[in-house]
Amino acid sequence: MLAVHLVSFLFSKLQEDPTKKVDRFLHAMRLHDDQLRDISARFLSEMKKGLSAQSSAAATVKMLPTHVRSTPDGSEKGQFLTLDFGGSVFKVLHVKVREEMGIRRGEVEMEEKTYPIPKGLLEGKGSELFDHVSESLKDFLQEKNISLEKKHPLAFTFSFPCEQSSLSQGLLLSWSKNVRARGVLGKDVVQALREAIDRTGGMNVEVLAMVNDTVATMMTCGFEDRRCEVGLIVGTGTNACYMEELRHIDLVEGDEGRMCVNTDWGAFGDDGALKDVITEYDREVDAASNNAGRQIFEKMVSGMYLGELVRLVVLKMARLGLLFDGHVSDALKTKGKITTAHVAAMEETKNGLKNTRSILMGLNLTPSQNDCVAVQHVGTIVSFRSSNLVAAGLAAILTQIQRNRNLRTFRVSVGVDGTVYKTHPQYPKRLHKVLKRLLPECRVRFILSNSGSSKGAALVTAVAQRLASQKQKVDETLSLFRLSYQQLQVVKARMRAGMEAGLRREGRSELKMLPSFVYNSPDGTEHGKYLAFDLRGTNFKALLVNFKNGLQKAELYNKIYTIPPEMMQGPGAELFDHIAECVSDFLDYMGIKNLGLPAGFIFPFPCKQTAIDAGTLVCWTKGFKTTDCEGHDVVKMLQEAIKRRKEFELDITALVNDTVGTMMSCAYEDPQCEVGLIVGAGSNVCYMEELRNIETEQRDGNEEGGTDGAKTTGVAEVERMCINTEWGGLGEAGSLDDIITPSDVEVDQNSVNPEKQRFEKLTSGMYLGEVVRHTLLDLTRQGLLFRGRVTDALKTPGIIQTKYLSQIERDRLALLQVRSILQRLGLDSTCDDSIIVKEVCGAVSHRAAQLCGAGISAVIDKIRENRGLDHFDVTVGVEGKLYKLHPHFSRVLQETVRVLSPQCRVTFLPSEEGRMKGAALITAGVRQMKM
Ligand code: 0WK
Ligand code: BGC
Ligand code: BGC
Repeated sequence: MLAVHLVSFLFSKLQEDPTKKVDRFLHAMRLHDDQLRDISARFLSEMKKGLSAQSSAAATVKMLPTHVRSTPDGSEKGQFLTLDFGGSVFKVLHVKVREEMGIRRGEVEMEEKTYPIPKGLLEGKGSELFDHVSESLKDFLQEKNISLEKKHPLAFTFSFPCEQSSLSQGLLLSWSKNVRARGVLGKDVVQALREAIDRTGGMNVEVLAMVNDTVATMMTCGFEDRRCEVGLIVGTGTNACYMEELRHIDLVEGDEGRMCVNTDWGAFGDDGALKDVITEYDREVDAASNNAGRQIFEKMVSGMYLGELVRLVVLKMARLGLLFDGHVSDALKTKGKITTAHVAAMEETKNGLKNTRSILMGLNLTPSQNDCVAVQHVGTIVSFRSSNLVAAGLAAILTQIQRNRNLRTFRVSVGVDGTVYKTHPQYPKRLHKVLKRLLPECRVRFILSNSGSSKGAALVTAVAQRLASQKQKVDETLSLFRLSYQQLQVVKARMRAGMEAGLRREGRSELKMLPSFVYNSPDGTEHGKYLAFDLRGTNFKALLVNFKNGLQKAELYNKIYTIPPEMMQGPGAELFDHIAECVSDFLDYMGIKNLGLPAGFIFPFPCKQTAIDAGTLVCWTKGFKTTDCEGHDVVKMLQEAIKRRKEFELDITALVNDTVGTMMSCAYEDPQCEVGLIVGAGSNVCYMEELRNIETEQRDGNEEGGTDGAKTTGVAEVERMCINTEWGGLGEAGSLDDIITPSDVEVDQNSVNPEKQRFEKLTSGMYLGEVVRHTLLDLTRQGLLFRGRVTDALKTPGIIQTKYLSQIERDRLALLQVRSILQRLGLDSTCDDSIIVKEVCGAVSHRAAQLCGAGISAVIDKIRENRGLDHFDVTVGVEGKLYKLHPHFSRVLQETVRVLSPQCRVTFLPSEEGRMKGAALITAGVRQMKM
């Protein structure tokens, strides 16, 4: 009875679908999606380890920076020689990118020749291997009649893990696949090739770039699809690269842009990370390999090993009597007898089984139909696992890109090459399907590289050449904005000269040096209620301050009104009527209309004051062009506007420049504050000057000439007065012509006050955006930006507001954000474009900060010398969006002052809306006869 059961069990077993038998036998190789997701997560954390400076040394997945920073943008052209070394065949190629007319626009023409490499050389002396490569190159040049004299740029595709510090250098970290040449590890393979080419002699070749085959493949496919940002090789070896954000690559300087990273994922698992999925066959393959313990992932995936894995599985099954009735041939026991090409043949849809039979018979086996089905299925499981593992690795890379871009769904293209992917009939489909399951929200297009990776290698060189020449031209343009220490010293000296001239002879200096009739800083005894009104360009602000022995305890009430833009160009009366209406509304709003409170009127424009409460507008600045105001007393104009309302009176006690207001409010906190700086829409500075140096007759309010420098105010002897320098005018007579750039000329010529306020137009928020825009226009016209396309957006004045400079220059701002800012402005940009835009913004704002630093240095050294001091501690009260909001402006300004005024120790005190409090303090001081 038992015998009957056993026979029927065995028969049923034999009758069973042989694939089921194999499935059971190889269940360890059949990885389900959860396992793949887990492997993918492990791989992603290994990637992070490889990218971070702390852990990269220990990481198995080396994440090697390739110094390829950009994918092709369509402008590459030239003739290149390429060497394609490291795949299954060694090729020499001549690549013409968009060269002669014959080539259809955008096309690439290639001539190639494959040169076999004797096995001995792959395991012999490295120098001999490179000599073989170089001699093959010479043979190619001769055979293709390519000039041996003419200089040829060469790109070297070298498909082994190399540590690169630049595109044209690469230290070999380890050999892989079937190469084991001696004396090359740790050496610069580009140098080794150059030396071999010199040894061969008789050819003029310049090795410009060395790339990994994955990188070259990505570039090759990127030529036709700009979304191609991943390169994949499943060939003799396996590997992948992708475009990573530079800020994530610790081993490379800079945060801007992206760089292609060669993951060299073949080594994944070398630290045991895959020990739970490695099978005994993998261990056998590894043990028998020439680099045991290394390239574990590669040995589970790539063409060099798949055939061997199948052989070992079939061998074991045969030994266990599960195949060929337990018959084992010597051939089956021989390493390498089943190749990956065999496995591919076995899996051919139509002839798979037939191929399997003839392959097995080729191994002196007599397989049954079931044996063939079983062996074919072994091949399927082994290659299926390979495609699954590649999908897991790819899923990790795509997840990293997705996170870099902060996208939920996204589209990307993957450039692929390698005999396994190309020749194994089922491989691509399986890989795509599994990847779709692992990463459903990502739309992946696989692009097969039909012409090998050399087109890509040539493009890398062409892109490198393009980037290098672009960088050089952009640097040339931006060098005009980079001021040397000597140039800043000169600007300082000219600022000083302008100050001296302004103080001496009125009107002949670029700097107006306008007396403010403010002699003292506040002393903290100010008390009572005061008003302050501030015409701030696009808005008007009203303030009521109630000083209660100390500003800290002062009550402040303010209200902001807008100034309709048309009033900046309209009749003066309308503007002042509007101001009077705002004042009226504020007094109503505060219920103080009939209190007749004294007011300070901040008028941030150059006013020639004859007294604390009287001053004529010398000229408008900052885009104002209101008529019938210049040459008129602005206090009177406001009084008249108020009179026209016939409803209240306003006692304008003080007319104050915004720099003076700022200085006063900061002096309240820090008595050492004797300089007021504004770097906002406009830029200007005031400071406390010795009365003796102020020769203009107005200095003490009466027409006849000056006295002995001292002046008596209501109470005390004073020696100094605050001077509003109006440094914005520096350069009006040409003193800055040697640093003014063509962009500055454009900005000035297109401003409402050409030839005026030249220094202001180099330093203030109203103009920096325009300087950037004109510089971008210039670079675009040179074809260095936006693919040379001058769009209407770029031609639109004012489209790049200075606030964008602050945003764009924010450190660690991903370039994507720069691109989105540019996108919002209707400027479609590439990553490279964004890098250049950020550089231009940086150069323009850096210069502005340096120039302001040179100006401040001139002012504080004048005060120091005024007082005959070797050392001078001073505080500068500062206000203005550019100083406060720009990420680097204040630091660069302070650094410049420190270098140009080593005998001064300067504290920069940012003032929170201090200018109006300052005006109220001055008003209080005047009222309390202290001014
Ligand atoms: C063809 C490329 C070459 C790369 C090879 C990889 O031109 O750079 O190394 O694919 O595939 P394999 O030849 O190793 O199968
Ligand atoms: C190498 C990689 C190469 C890959 C494909 C691997 O063995 O380590 O650098 O990209 O093979 O050729
Ligand atoms: C004006 C100055 C003012 C500065 C800052 C310049 O345009 O001429 O008076 O201080 O802007 O607002």
